[in-house]
Amino acid sequence: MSHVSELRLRDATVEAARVKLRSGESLSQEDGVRLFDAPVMELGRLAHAVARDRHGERVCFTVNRQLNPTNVCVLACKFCDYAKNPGASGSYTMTREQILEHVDPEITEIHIVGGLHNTWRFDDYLDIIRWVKEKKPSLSVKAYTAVEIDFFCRLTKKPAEWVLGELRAAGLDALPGGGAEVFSERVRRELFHQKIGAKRWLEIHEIAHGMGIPSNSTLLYGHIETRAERVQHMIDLRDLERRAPGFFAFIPLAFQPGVTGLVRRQASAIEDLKTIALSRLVFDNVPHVKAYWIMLGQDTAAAALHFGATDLDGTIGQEKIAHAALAKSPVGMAEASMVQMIREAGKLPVQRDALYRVIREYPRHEPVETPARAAAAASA
Ligand code: V47
Ligand code: SF4
Repeated sequence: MSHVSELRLRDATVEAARVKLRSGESLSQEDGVRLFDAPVMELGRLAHAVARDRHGERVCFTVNRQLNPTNVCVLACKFCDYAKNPGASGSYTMTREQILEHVDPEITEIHIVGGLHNTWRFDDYLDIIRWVKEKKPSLSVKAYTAVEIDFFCRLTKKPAEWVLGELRAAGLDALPGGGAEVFSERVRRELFHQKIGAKRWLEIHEIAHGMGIPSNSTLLYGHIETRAERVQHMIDLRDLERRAPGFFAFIPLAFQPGVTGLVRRQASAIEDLKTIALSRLVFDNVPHVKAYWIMLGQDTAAAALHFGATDLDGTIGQEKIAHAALAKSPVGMAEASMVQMIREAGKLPVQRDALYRVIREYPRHEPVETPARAAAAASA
């Protein structure tokens, strides 16, 4: 018997969603919008049951580093506190040495994302992958969003297939999910009119999946978008995963208002948890929903493990994008703290790489060190 089959719910809207999902039917946009108004704990129970049917009690994370090689960007999205125009104060471009400092010996994944630099050529972006791979060949490289891929197409005047082929030859393993924002033309015109929209983002990920390059997907929520637009975004991704499977994870990114002036404060923890649960219920064919603790904060991310999330990203190191927008979370987390956070939520920690291959499974509890065990280990 599955957890979804066994679940007994009190709320009629959530129960109707459970019946649909149990019979293999996907939720519609109307279902999703209605569910946002349902009792949050009931939503969480259903999303948690769906997650447990897929992954049991396992929650994965990576020991990774985020590398943001430059914040110089030729665009100026209204929600972005990270990017600086060329020559502006506070702009930076890392040297090869600074980039290589990010390749710590213990990491297994590097996540590379940055601005659309005004003077860099495609080769400069390829070099970054080549350098990190040269320093640590076993490293999985998750690099460059669809926005950057489209920029490389324009720089080289070549199609996305060619650009992705060159990146793969340099050592790229997977694409991150950034740059999707919200698949709503209304929001795009208002907040990021210079940047690619839904059609091109989805096209690039479809091409990558077709070439065997897996990827992630994101949603930026908590600014001017509506709940209906959030749900439609999840449905568009679900449709792409049906046509061209290849997503590992969906990451709802909680907008950090910083000094953008777009909204006064970040979405509430309740809204975060509802969005995580809805992601699990609506985007029903994505393997993992990721609770990105850098933007959610550690407490909400831990709670999200009972609302459908089964992935915590990773230890991350020096994150810059959310912290430029004044995120309050620490800039990185130690592996031991991540394991403890998962255990405290009653879950089983699993360390993975960027391709979701298992590196290490941790027991539910740390074995207690007794004098007899220590003596036995010493004499072994
Ligand atoms: O595309 C920019 C977003 C994204 C803000 O694939 C902001 O595993 C919140 O995509 N508040 C980049 N978000 C980060 C990203 C990501 C993060 C973690 C894991 C993965 C993955 C991908 O950050 C951008 C944009 O949507 N962003 N500014 C802000 N103030
Ligand atoms: Fe540039 Fe990306 Fe920031 Fe937009 S969100 S300004 S493309 S770095």
